[in-house]
Amino acid sequence: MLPNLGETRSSLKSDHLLQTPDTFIRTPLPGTAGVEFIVHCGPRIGAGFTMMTAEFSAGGLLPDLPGDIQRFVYLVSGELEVCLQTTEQAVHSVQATHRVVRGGFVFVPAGSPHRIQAKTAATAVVIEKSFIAVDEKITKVCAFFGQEDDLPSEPLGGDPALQVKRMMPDGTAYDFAVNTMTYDPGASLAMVEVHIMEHGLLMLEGGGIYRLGDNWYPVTAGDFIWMAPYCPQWFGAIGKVPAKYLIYKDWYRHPLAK
Ligand code: UGY
Ligand code: MN
Repeated sequence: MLPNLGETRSSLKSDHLLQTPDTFIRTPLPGTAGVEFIVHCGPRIGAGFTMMTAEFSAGGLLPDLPGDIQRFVYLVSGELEVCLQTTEQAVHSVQATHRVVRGGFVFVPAGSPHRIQAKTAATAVVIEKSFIAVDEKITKVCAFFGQEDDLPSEPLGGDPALQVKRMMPDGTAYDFAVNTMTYDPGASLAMVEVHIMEHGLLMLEGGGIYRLGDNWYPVTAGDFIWMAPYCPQWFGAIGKVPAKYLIYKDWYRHPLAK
C-alpha cells in the first residue's frame, strides 16, 4: 500500500467546502459527555449555522443549548432518547420522552430545556442556528419529532427521478429548512442554481458529480459540502444506486433580517 502522499478530495474555496471523511477530525464539545463531534461548518468558515456529525457512545449526552439557539437532529444510525421539558402554560411543566431511531428526527426550538441521550452507539447529524423571529407575534415555535419514511415525497420541478422530502414544517414560523433529496441513477438538478440561501449538505447514499463554483467534484456517501450564499451549484447522480443527501438551507427571512 502506498503511504499517504498528502492527497485528498477535500477542497476549501472562498464560497464552498468539500470535506471528505479522510480529513475529518473529531473533537469533544463543552457540556457534552460520551460524544465526539466532527464540526463541518460554522461561523469560522462564514456560515450562519453549525452542522456537525455527532458520534455517540452508548449513554452519550447532549444537553441544552444556551439562549436563542435552535437544534435539529437527524439520526443516521443507533437509537437516541430525547427528553423535552415543555412549559406550554406558565403553571404546568410537562416532560415528554421520545425514542428516535434511524431516519428519525427532532427539532428543538430556542429556549427549550431538553436532553438527548444515546441508548446505543449512534451517529447523528446536528444542525444548530440562532433563531430569527419573523415578527413579534411569533415568539416561540413548537418542538416536533418525525420519521423520514413517513413523510410524503415530491418530485422537484415535476421530475419524478428527483424526490424531495421536507422535514421542517412549511411556513414562516421556522427560519430554516432541512430536506432529503434522492436522485435516481442519471438524474440531475435541472439547472445550475445560484441563490442567496446557503447550504450544508451530507451525502447519505450513492454518489455523483457536484458542481461548486467552477469546480466539478466526484462525491460519495459520507462527504460533507458547505455552499456559501450565491455559490453556483449543480448535482448529477452517477452509479447504479440512487444518490441521496440531506440538505440545510436558511429560509423564509428577509435578506436584511438580523
Ligand atoms: O433547495 C435547494 O436549493 C436545492 N435544490 N439545492 C441543491 O440541491 N444544491
Ligand atoms: Mn440550492
